[in-house]
Amino acid sequence: MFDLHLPSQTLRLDPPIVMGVVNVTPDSFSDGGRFRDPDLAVAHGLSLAAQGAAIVDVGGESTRPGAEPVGVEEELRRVLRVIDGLVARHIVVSVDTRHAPVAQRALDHGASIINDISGLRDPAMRSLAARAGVPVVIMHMPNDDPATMQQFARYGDVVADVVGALRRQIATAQAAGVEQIIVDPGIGFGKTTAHNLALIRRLDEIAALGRPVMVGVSRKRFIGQITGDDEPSGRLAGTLAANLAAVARGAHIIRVHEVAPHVHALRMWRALNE
Ligand code: HH2
Repeated sequence: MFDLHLPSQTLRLDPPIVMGVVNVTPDSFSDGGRFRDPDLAVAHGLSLAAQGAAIVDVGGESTRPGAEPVGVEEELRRVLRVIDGLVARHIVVSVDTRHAPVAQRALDHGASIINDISGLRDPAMRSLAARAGVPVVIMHMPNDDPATMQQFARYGDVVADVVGALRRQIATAQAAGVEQIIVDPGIGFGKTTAHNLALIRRLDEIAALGRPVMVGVSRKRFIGQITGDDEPSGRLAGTLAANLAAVARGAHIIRVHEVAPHVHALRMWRALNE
């Protein structure tokens, strides 16, 4: 059983918890532009928390394949007011960033988890995470740049390769003094549909790393490829099925855009598995 030790409280990961997504970006693939206004973004985060999200993940940079990077100042301008608004209401906030200066300021403003899609590649991010002592999500991505990641979707055995890469990243982070490490296979990050399916099907092999496991499948393109839903907002049913499969194979945290349906599905799943 895992607990996350946050500055203000301890979060139990059994039963699995839901992380709600707030993208304060003009260009995210499924909700880009909806929450550019910080007040709307805060209201959305509060609503996700009221629906049962244990964590609200705030991001100011889209990482969809081919997305343009944003500067640190712009990323800060997007996320800080939103973090302030949520922290003032005692919501547990994670900051979705690959940039150490953004993570640092977010922590200063009360965020209590770092969600780094580049897996603490930057030594500055590692030392900051070690100093702060907060939980960190190490996500797998085959290169260090979302703009070109799909060119790197080449693996021997994708699950073994991702487990190996995460194991190395855990060791590097631990050597820098990071203790609370959550692992994430990086669904859709430099992966084909077949790779994504294999990673969910064999998520138990990621769980065998002995760390809490997070997955982010919500509304992603591989779901549309299977269900035929071209619009990301129409991919809820496929997302629910994928998340329940992930939870059945050991996921502790599911990162989703639509919280209430997942909270209800998890309750039902739990009742059936007691
Ligand atoms: N996926 C996205 C963003 N951050 N973080 C983790 N740990 N795992 C994920 O799978 C993950 C993530 C992409 O989804 P979204 O935030 O909806 O889109 P965008 O990157 O276009 O803002």
